[in-house]
Amino acid sequence: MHKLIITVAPVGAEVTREQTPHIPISPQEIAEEARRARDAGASIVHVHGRNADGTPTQSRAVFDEIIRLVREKTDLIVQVSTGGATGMTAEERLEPLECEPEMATLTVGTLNFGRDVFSNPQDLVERFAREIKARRIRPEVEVFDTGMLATADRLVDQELLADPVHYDFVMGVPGGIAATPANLLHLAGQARRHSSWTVAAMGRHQLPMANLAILLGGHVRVGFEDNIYYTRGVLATSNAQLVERVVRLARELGREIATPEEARRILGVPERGKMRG
Ligand code: KMH
Ligand code: ZN
Repeated sequence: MHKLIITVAPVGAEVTREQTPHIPISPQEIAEEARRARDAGASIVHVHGRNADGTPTQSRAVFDEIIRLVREKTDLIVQVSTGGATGMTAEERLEPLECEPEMATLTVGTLNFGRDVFSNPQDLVERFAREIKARRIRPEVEVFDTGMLATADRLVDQELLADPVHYDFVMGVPGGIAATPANLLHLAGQARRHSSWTVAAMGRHQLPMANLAILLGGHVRVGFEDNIYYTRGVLATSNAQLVERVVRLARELGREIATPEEARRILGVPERGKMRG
């Protein structure tokens, strides 16, 4: 079994300061939170941007600043969101691809997202896949429900996505697949041969799904984007606290933790500075 790759998703687009005072907002806060998560054992940072007032943004200027600071402080793999927030235009969502990230998310279908709609019609999915491929950025295929696996297969057939595919199984979003062990087994069982996957489960589901992923040979995403609690009713005080727990659990279960350099090798992410060669 490969070493465990831990992704930290420190901010996301939806969580507010009213929900948790611990969420990082400014590029400095996000980069500092990423550094603490790296020290705790994370090897990828999944980046969303926020304006000074806390609202979500995909602005190139904000992402440039976050990425500059993250790279100054850490050797983390930088993965930008192309999902952004519901309601954003495709053009807005694509802006972070200009910031030379090593990885980018690629959501492969539309779903209800709470009371909103996370809109990813086929034309948009193909366009995003083309833009990611053209820049030689390693895609992480965001799978919010079972049917999206078949869409990823079609993208491979269209040569818009290449094997080995790396998925993120996003579980427990209201409107997406429920975060149950049976569903995770099903997703992992339907994944392409030689693929890899991580799991990002919402709220109280984060911990059990992380445990199951460690056992199954998958990888794990934690962080305030998906879950702000440490235990029932008790807020986590940092993203690093959530990473530290996964590290402890993995070690108890006999799974070693990948450094960013090891994660680059496992996922086939080109070394920084060699992206455009
Ligand atoms: N905020 C969600 C609407 C991604 O980062 O690519 C989309 C999302 C997925 O978070
Ligand atoms: Zn995200």
